[in-house]
Amino acid sequence: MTKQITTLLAEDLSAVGNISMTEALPILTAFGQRPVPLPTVVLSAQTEGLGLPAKLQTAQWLEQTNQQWQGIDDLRFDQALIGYVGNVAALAALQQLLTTWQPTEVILDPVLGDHGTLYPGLDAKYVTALSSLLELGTVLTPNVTELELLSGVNLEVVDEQHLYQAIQTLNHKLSTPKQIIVTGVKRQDQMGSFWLVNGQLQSYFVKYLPRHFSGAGDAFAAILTGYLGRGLNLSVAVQQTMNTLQLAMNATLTSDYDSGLNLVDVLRLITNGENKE
Ligand code: PXL
Repeated sequence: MTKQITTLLAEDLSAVGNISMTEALPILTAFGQRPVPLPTVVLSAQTEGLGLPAKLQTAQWLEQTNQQWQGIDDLRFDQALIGYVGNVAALAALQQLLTTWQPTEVILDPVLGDHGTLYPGLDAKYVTALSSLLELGTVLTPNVTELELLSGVNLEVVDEQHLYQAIQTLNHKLSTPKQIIVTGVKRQDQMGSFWLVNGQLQSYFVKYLPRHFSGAGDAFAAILTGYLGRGLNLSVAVQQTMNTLQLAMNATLTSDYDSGLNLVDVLRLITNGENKE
């Protein structure tokens, strides 16, 4: 019998937008995983550029879920993927869930903003609450804006020295060391990620595509969760994730997607990898 990785998946379920949980569910399933979806909020549309979405808060339901699960025999989680949460009450409920279930690996994407600004509806109180949830992550995937907000290090100049300083500062703020991968670092006609291995800064770049892809960070975290679940070491997993994400971005460029990514090629690639094992 093959062991199927069970992954607690907590992020928004947004009807229109094709991002976040609507990306992560097929991605994790294609990796052969069993995702257990916990919507942190239900939205009629993602919050960027589509007007003010209708919201269903789920914090109370998350608390009840934590209680009910305690009566399910043999329920356990190998991994967790935590993305956009969107409200402080749901962050508190998630903190409870993670503390109760203690997944072995927690990929936490601290979704706060991009291009120097917070996403609509998020504020300083939310940033503080999310900062304390970081303690429960093992792998963190901030973009440059999120790293700046969480570390307090000014990243107006995004060079290796400042990135190194921001990663180290964030790590020192936390009580246990994390693997921090900074995404979306632009350099000439390339887009890259940075992370540390034995205290040394590593990076990997792919071709920059001149378009804003909403949901790219969400897909990055989901694909990374899949590769880490397959046992790849962090550096290889990050590089494969970026190559795979590039495939989705290329497909999206030639599709009529104005939000989210076209994942068809990516799902095929991931599923084939699963078959070959
Ligand atoms: O892609 C980040 C993200 C996730 N979830 C929701 C969002 C956004 C970005 O705007 O609105 C609901």
